[in-house]
Amino acid sequence: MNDLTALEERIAKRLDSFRFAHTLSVRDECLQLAELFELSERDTTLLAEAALLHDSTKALQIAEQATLAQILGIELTQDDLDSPATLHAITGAAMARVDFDAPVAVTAAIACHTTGKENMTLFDKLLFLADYIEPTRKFEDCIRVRRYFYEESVDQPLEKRLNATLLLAFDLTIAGLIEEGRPIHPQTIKSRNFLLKNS
Ligand code: DGI
Ligand code: FE
Ligand code: FE
Repeated sequence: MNDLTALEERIAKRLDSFRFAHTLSVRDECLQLAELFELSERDTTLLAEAALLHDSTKALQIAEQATLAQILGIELTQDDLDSPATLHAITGAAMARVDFDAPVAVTAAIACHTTGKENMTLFDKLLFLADYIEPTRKFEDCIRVRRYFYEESVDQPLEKRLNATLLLAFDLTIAGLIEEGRPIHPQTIKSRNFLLKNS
């Protein structure tokens, strides 16, 4: 497990100030969610580690992402390449493993932080949600999902509330991509359908 202060310093060197501020805000949101979901101290630290590492390759261009993936031995699919905004999750997960020796729980959560996946763990879901609703996000969809989670859904049991919030997030992401004429990664659709069926 990485020491969080040392990790924060290392990650600061890789990100511009905007992305670093977002990263710290995801970390803080994760800590708040960890408390709400009563995570153990160890899982809380791991979730903060995942937050600090989740966007570490976000600044790279598509060609650089592809090269990095090749160096790290990851095969990108055509679907990945068609949705380039999703590549940093795949390369970020590999980077967390190779450069930061992160454990599987951390790399797995980073790998699905953009598209989600079927049958996400609580750990995966908390990183995904924190990334979507951290308070520096001003995008309308983010504000709506934050309001749903912290205000409109509070009467529901916690797990149900989390799943319903994620479903809303996927719905809004998919609708936004359609509106902008961008491709939807099949993984995003699978994540949405899985939540629809299982919550
Ligand atoms: O990296 P962040 O900006 O913090 O957040 P993120 O990793 O959730 O990435 C958000 C971006 O990814 C946003 O531009 C929408 C895009 N995205 C999410 N799902 C898909 C997608 N883009 C495509 N083309 N297809 C998807 O399924
Ligand atoms: Fe991201
Ligand atoms: Fe992010």
